Order: sequence, then C-alpha cells, then structure tokens
Amino acid sequence: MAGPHTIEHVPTFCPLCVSRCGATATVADGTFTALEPDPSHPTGQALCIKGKAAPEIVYHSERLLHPLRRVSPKGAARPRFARISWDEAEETVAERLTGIARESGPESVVFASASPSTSAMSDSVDWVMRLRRAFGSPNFCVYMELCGWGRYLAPLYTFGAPVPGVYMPDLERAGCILYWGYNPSVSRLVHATSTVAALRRGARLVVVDPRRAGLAGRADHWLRVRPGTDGALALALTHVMIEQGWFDREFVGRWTNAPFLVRSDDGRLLRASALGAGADTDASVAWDRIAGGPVVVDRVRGGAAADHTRLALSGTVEVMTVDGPIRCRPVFDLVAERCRAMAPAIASEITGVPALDIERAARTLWESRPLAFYTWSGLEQHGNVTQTVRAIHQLYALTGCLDAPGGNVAFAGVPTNRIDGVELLAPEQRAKALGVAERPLGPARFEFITGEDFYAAALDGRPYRARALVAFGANLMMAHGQSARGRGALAALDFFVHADMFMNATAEQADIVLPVTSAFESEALRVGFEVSQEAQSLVQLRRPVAPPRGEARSDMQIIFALARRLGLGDHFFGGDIEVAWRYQLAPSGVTVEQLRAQPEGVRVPLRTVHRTYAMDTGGVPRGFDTPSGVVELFSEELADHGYAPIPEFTEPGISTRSRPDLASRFPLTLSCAKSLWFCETQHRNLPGLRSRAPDPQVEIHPDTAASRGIAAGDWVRIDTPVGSALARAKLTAGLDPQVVFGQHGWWQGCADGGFPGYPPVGQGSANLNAVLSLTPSDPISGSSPLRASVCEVRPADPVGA
Ligand SMILES: Nc1nc2c(c(=O)[nH]1)N[C@H]1C(S)=C(S)[C@@H](COP(=O)(O)OP(=O)(O)OC[C@H]3O[C@@H](n4cnc5c(=O)[nH]c(N)nc54)[C@H](O)[C@@H]3O)O[C@H]1N2
Ligand SMILES: Nc1nc2c(c(=O)[nH]1)N[C@H]1C(S)=C(S)[C@@H](COP(=O)(O)OP(=O)(O)OC[C@H]3O[C@@H](n4cnc5c(=O)[nH]c(N)nc54)[C@H](O)[C@@H]3O)O[C@H]1N2
Ligand code: SF4
Ligand SMILES: [Mo]
Repeated sequence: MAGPHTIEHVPTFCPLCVSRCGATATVADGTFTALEPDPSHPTGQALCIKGKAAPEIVYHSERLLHPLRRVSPKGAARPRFARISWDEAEETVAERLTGIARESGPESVVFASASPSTSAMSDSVDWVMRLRRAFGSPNFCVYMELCGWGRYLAPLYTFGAPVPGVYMPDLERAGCILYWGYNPSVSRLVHATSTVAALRRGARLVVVDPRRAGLAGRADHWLRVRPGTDGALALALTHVMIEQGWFDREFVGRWTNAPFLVRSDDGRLLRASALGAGADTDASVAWDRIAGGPVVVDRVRGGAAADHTRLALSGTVEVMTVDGPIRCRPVFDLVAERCRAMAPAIASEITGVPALDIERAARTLWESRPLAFYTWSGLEQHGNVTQTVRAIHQLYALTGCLDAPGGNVAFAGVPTNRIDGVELLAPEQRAKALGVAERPLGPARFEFITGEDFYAAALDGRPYRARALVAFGANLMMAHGQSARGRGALAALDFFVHADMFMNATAEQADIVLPVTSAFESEALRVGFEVSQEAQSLVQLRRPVAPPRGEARSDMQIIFALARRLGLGDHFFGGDIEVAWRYQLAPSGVTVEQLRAQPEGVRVPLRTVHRTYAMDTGGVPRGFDTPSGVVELFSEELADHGYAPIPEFTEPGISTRSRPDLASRFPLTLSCAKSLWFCETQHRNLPGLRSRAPDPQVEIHPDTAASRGIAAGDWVRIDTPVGSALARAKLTAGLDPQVVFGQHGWWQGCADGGFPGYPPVGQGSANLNAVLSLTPSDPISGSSPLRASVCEVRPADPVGA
C-alpha cells in the first residue's frame, strides 16, 4: 500500500538551452517528476518538449555515476574505463596539468566547455574562465567562431558593443522585427512567444532564411536567401534604403563615420596631420559644404564639425595636403557605391531573392521603425561571416534605431562583481592564444580559439603543441567539421580530462572522465534572464529538485575543488562556492539567504537607459566604444590588417559557383539547422524525445528527390567532397530545389527506447560534421563553412537492415 504522498512544487527555471524558461518543478515523494511553465516568471510563458523531458535526463540509466580512468589505449575501437575515487581523479588531474604546464607552459593546456546556449554550462562558464585564467592559459575552445562571433565580437568593429548579443531586440516596443538566420521557434522559445505577442499588437516581421521555418510562415516578408549569400542581400537592401533616402540622416551624419573623408591614393581615412594643421593629428577630416573646405572632426565633434548637416556625405573633393592635392570621398559615398554595385537586380541573381521582394522588404524595414533585429547560426557558420554581419550592422546603423526604444537596447543588468578572472591572466600569456598570429582581430584576440586552431596545435604543433584538454561537457569532435581530424587531435593529446553527465564521442578519447550532476541536481545562481528589462532584473538561485546521481558533482564543485588542488584556492575563495556567490552578489544588495528563501527569485528595480552614446560626460557626449568614438561603417582596424574596411560580399568558398570543378559531382548546396527535439549533439538517448524524431533528417525539395529516385522517408547518403553521411529524406516543397538541409549531432543510441546509435565517423555514420569541412574559414574569425557547401544526395541502403 502506498504511504502518504508529499507533492512539492518548486519555482525554478529550465537551463537546458539559451531560453532559460521560467518553470515549476514537481517533486513527488522526493522524485522529480515534471517541469511545467511558470507564467509569473518573465521567461515562463511556455516550455518546450525538451524541458518537459528533463526528468528523463536526471534518471537516465546511462548517466555517469563515478569518476573513471581510461584503461585501454587511445584510439581503441571500444574504449574501456575503470572506476576510481574522486580523490584519485582530482590528484591525477592536478598532477598531470601541473607537470605539463611546468614543461610546456600553461598555454599548452586548452580549456573547453559545452556552449552556454545549449547546456547548463551557463551556470558555471564564467568560473571555467576564471580557472583557465588563474591557471595561465589563454586558450578557451567554446564555439565562439560558430555561435557567438557575429553577435558579440564582430559587432565591436562597427558599434564598439555587442549588437545584437547584448543590445537585444526590444520586442515589447519594436515596430518591425528582423530575424536573419535565426529561428527562435526552435532555438529560444521565449523570443518566439514574445514575437508572437508583438505580431498580435501589430508589429511587422521580416525573416531571412533559406527555409520557411518557424515564424517565417507568419512574416510580412520571408526572404528565401541562398545559403551564404546574406551579405549580398544586406548590401542590396541597404542600396534601396540609400537610394530612397530611407535612412536616419541625423544619426548617420552625427554618430557614424559616414562623413569622414577617404583618400583616393591609399584608400585610408584622411588624417588631420595630412592637412598640416599640426593640431589633433590623429583626428579624421570631413568636408564642410558651406565653407567649401576640409574640417577636422575629432572624437567628440566640437567646433565647426559640430553641425553635421554641413558635412558632405557624397561627391568627390580635392583636399590640399602636405603631400599635395588629394582627391577624397566621404565614407558614405563609398558605402553607397558598394551597395549600388549590389542593386536588387544583381543581388537577386546571386541570392535567389526576387528584386521586388528586396525593395518591398526595405520599405517595411524603414517605414515600420523602430527596427529590432537578431541574427544567429544561419549567419555564424560561414566562411564570410564577418563581412556579412558587418553589412547587416551597416544596414542597421542607417535606421538610427540602435539604443532607441523599440530598437536593440541594453537592458540594465543587476550590478555584480565580475568573476571571470579577467585580471588573472598576464598580458604575455594572453598574447599566446592559438590563432592570434593568423587572425589578429579574430576570436583569439579575446582568448577564444577555433576548432581548427586547436586541432592544428594538437596534431601539428602549430604554433606550439596543445598537450592537454580540460573539458566541461562539449562534444568537440561532433560539433566541429572534419570529425575524423578532431578525433585524431583528441587522441594525440598527452592528457585529457572531461566532465559530463553522459559519455560522448569526444569523452571516449579522455584519460579521466568526471561525473557531473544534471542541472536539476545542483544549486545554481542566475543573474538576469536577458530578453527584456523585466527578465534582466531577476536574480534566481535554482534549487536542486533531485539528489545527485551516484557520486556526481556539479561543475562548480569540480572547478572549485580542482582550483584548490592546483594551488589556486586563493583565487577561488578558499574553494567555498557560497563565499564566491556572496562576493559576486555584493553590489546587487541581494543575498544568498534571500534567494534561498525566495526560490522564484528576487527582482531588482532597474530601468533601461536609451541612447547612452549621446549622454553628456563632462561637456562631451559619451559616444561609442570604437577607436573613433562613432559607429564605424569604415573600419580602420580592418584596413590596418588588410581586410576590406567597408562591408563587401564574397561568394562562399565551397559553393557550386566558386568551385565549378566540384559542381558536376556535387550539384546541390548543403546547409543545416538545429532540431526542435534535441540540443545539438545531445538528447537522442531520451525515449520521450527520440520517439518523436527517431532518425537523422535531410530536407530536400520533392522534385530534387524525385529526379534521384528518392521518396519521403527513404534513407539517403549525403555525399560531400569530404565523405558520406546517412539521413532520411524529408520532402519540403518550400525549399529552393538546389538547396538541401541536413542536421548535425547524430551519434547517440537510445537503448531504453530501442533506437540505434551511429558511429561518429566512417561507414554507417550519420554525423553531418564528419562530411563538412573546417575550411576555407572566414579570414577574420576562422568560422567554418558548415552552412554553405556542396553535396549530392543519393538513395542508400536502409539502416539497420
Ligand atoms: N531546440 C534547440 N534549441 C537550441 C539548440 C538546439 O540544438 N536545439 N541550440 C542552441 C544553440 S547552441 C544555438 S547557437 C541556438 C541557435 O539558434 P538558431 O540560430 O535559431 O539556430 P538554427 O535553427 O540552427 O538556425 C537558424 C536558421 O538559420 C537558417 N539558415 C541556415 N543557413 C542559412 C544561411 O546561409 N542564411 C540564412 N539567412 N539563414 C540560414 C536555418 O534554416 C534556420 O532556420 O539555438 C540554441 N537553442
Ligand atoms: N553542422 C553543424 N555543426 C554545429 C552547429 C550547427 O548548427 N551545425 N552548431 C554549432 C554550435 S552553435 C554550437 S554551440 C556547438 C555545440 O557544441 P556542444 O556545446 O559541444 O554541444 P552539445 O552537443 O550540446 O554537447 C554538449 C556535451 O555537454 C554535456 N553537457 C550538457 N550539459 C552539461 C552541463 O551542465 N555540464 C557539463 N559538464 N556537461 C554538460 C552533454 O552531455 C554533451 O555531452 O556545435 C556547433 N556545431
Ligand atoms: S526552450 Fe525548452 S530546453 Fe530551452 S530552456 Fe525552454 S524549456 Fe528548456
Ligand atoms: Mo551555439
């Protein structure tokens, strides 16, 4: 007979992906049984099916329960591990890392983490950074080049700020929303629900996506771009806006470097020093139309240059310089020319988007202001990403909506102490980041290394050997292109420790594997939920709703314990997590006790401040955090390094157009997108999810399929110049017949549901990344061309037959 039941409802949030949906957990007699949406939470309008399946993660039969040590040689087909104690595991890790750092420098130890957008590593990723920096390594491998570059770091070269990463779309007030290579219906539920609410109140929506996915079906304009040609489309839209005068003259003239003169002799900005003025030598120069002469524009634009309406935006002028007369043109004139070369009729042929649709969309973007935008994976994973997002940032600058209500705004954050240890890494160590020599402006400048650079260092010792890897989650070899090269790189390491809830294809190459609690078994601190001012004002301490499985420990516990063993305890509050949180929270006035007493979270009253660039700071405006203090349509920093200073379009490096030699064998364009049912390479082992999406999928146009003898549901081979991967055909009439869409992340079996696994590489593999290339990567960021390459699709033998 059943005893008395206790049912508890615990306010919490789901940390499984970037949405971080507010939720209520049901705990029945000590067992976590369900997760439901909590509409009182600013991100709690809905939960996706993955969140609802959370208890399956907690109680899964294949969870890692004990620390393990490898007992079979690296590269063995079936790796074997033996159980060890935490003490032995920590001791081994500390001893090996210390030894390797002593012999080869701490930079030879690479740190990695699962992306905080696809895992609960958002709870602890700042502490991983702190550990890495305290240890002395500048090398963090966390998919910056595939996931974050276009949103966080590339925009620094235009805006001096992460737009749209930190300057998020103000969906509650936007008149028009632009989603470019972003499908929140799959990837961030909270943005999807707030977008639907915005559409209900009359906001317009423009979606740029090769697939009619998610909200594209409800958009005023769905622009079906050919994968990887988004830069051309952005320039064409911008052309229409410039031609029609659909741009904010005040903002462009005053707050961007549009009026700055560019010399025709060297293509660089004209400097005051060239005028022989002697004054502010580094300042730029514009052309005063009224006075008919050059005028020095310093950072804050005092004097004659203060009246930006006098400054020319077009035309060619001759300026008398110390080198004689030089013909110059304002930046804006060059921008307009570059865009004119990509007028809709031309762009249409490149992108596949009809010219009329481009013109109409441009009108909506302008007339339905304020415009708020977001870009993501559809743009990040390309060999031309930096120039593409710069072209979009340029378009956005023209609207003048940055930092204005209803545009992209920085919701005020709860004040805290920074804990990522930025002060702990010496500049000379920072300068050793892998890849910084090849791409000085790329992610390595910010201590993020690419998969390609990690593999080159591990395999070829270029520019020095990466000898060890410390990974918190992350399925590196499955997540980067050329998985076989990735596996080789992992096997070549002298030491590899991996912390995870489950064994994965990457962890199989580890020397030590550490069991991690799932997000629902550990306490975690979240400061701000990003998507709105209300969300960003919330601080929540997530409570465990189930006891840790086996001997599993949270990432935080592992990091803090490891820090002590490595002799870095002083940087980690003596190894006491609670003391660390108190330090972090101190400026907020919120206490750990308060958070424990209020599991639904504490709201700190905060207000969004707009147009901070115009704020007065001691008589001068604050400006933008760029070298010139204004938005840089023309980037001198890019020019200094030999890159195009004004956004341009280049055809993807492996496309049917750029590689006619490949086009006959591989006539189709291959891209990919995330699955609604799984996060990245995870979750195929959960019966509740796998039963809904049992097989890897490739979307293909019905005509393209028919001409190859492929019917809906058939097993097919996706052949690329790198190899073959299996998938089942899904016929999608909305696709361009020349374009197919695969899914990455397939390897895991689901024993509890009777679904097969697939080898991560080789015969029978369904791993799309095993057949995608890491190169040719973006010259500025090193991003891989995972979303625009070539393939052929052929019928395959049924899997498991
Ligand atoms: N369900 C689920 N949610 C997730 C994840 C997951 O795996 N599953 N992963 C999380 C992570 S790590 C991330 S980074 C985010 C990503 O979130 P999103 O960026 O929204 O992810 P995707 O759906 O892969 O890509 C967005 C859209 O880009 C389109 N696209 C593909 N190629 C191109 C192109 O060349 N140009 C343009 N314009 N569009 C293109 C795809 O068709 C897709 O609809 O999602 C997070 N949330
Ligand atoms: N072809 C193609 N390739 C892609 C992408 C694509 O769209 N197409 N997307 C790219 C992007 S945007 C990203 S972000 C990467 C994602 O790459 P990863 O971040 O490596 O992706 P996941 O598959 O989510 O792997 C996570 C691993 O971390 C573990 N894990 C989950 N939660 C935790 C936790 O809280 N703690 C610890 N210690 N471990 C945890 C999981 O069990 C799993 O083994 O893939 C990239 N690769
Ligand atoms: S979208 Fe789904 S997986 Fe992501 S946080 Fe929300 S419920 Fe969790
Ligand atoms: Mo990501």
